[in-house]
Amino acid sequence: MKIGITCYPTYGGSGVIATELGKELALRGHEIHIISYALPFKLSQYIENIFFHEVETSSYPLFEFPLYSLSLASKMVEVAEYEKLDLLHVHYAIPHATSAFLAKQIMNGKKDLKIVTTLHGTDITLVGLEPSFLSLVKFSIDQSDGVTAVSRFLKEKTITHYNSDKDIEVIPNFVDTELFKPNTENEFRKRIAPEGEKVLVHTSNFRVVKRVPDTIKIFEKVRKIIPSKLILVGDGPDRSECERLCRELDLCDSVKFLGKQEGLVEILTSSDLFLIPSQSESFGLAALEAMACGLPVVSSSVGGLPELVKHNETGFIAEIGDVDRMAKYVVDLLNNEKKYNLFSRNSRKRAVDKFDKSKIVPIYESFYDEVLSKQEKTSVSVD
Ligand code: GMT
Repeated sequence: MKIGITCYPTYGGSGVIATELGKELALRGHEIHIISYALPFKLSQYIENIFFHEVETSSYPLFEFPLYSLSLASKMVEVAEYEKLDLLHVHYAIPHATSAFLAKQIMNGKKDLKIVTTLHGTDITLVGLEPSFLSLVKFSIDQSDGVTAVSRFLKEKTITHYNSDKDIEVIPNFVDTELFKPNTENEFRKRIAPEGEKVLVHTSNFRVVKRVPDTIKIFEKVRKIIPSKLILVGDGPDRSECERLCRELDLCDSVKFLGKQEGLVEILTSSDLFLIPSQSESFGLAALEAMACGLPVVSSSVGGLPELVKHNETGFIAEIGDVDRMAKYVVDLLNNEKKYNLFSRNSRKRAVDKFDKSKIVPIYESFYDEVLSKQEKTSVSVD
């Protein structure tokens, strides 16, 4: 198949999933055309069968704001026509699904370009609900030829919030469990916890919905009982507030802000437990990557997290903001070696059995086939 993929190229789960999906599909012999405003950060080296098409926005003085959605639609048309795409798979509804709809309309008559939209999270639960976007998002979802959501939670939210009767397929996030796997022999752990301390870790884009300050508050309570360190990976709007909180709580020696990092596997495999106390989380790819490395997860009970984290099996789940309970769970687990080892094995097993790329990528392929066969059936009946 010749597949166009549009995503946000910056740090963030939807861009990671879109790019990793593209890489896997390319390995399976499909021709992949990535259309975005920058090269996705996970696409740092040449891969056969993957082509990148950069969207440039016009800087004409009359345009006070860049017309990205329109430039994207034009680029989609250009790539679809000249590369003879079979379908366009867009990740994150705003504005990608809308630009794709426009591209499809422009191409009407020349080729029935099929649009698959994957809903990832705040495109549905936050931004899309803003009154100025709601009808646009609903329209773009309804007009897609196929829609997937990364969790049952997100599917249900889409149906209720947007009053959509679209048939939405749940295709969860996936991870490469050959890459993300336990490894106790690494140097980073010795540097970060030289006295044999326990290591807690959190990775995110430090947006308010991630509640990173809660991560720090949980750690503060744990550290009073268990000698430990906290590693924070990533960057974003809440980072300064988190650094201020660490100064206020006198935690600067124990909390390491690493910023954006490429070597996530080494960091995760140097850690004991992953914290994700989010206010909103449609799936929690970061937690899945940690589980694949054998880390139990302590999370909030929101969104799709309970579909990933099995309470009292691969970790623990508590109400949003209940930092006391989350800290208690962490202490219980880190103080009980037998239980910890069991949870660690369970986490790894769940990631391998349910969410490995080899299990999920073929589901996308079948979904594409289904969407394309609808096209064939339609054109047969029209002819
Ligand atoms: O929806 C977002 O906030 C952005 C998006 C991203 O690009 O990181 O994150 C979402 O998509 C990920 C990949 O499907 C999910 O694992 C995250 O849970 C989800 N984030 C939220 O729902 C807050």
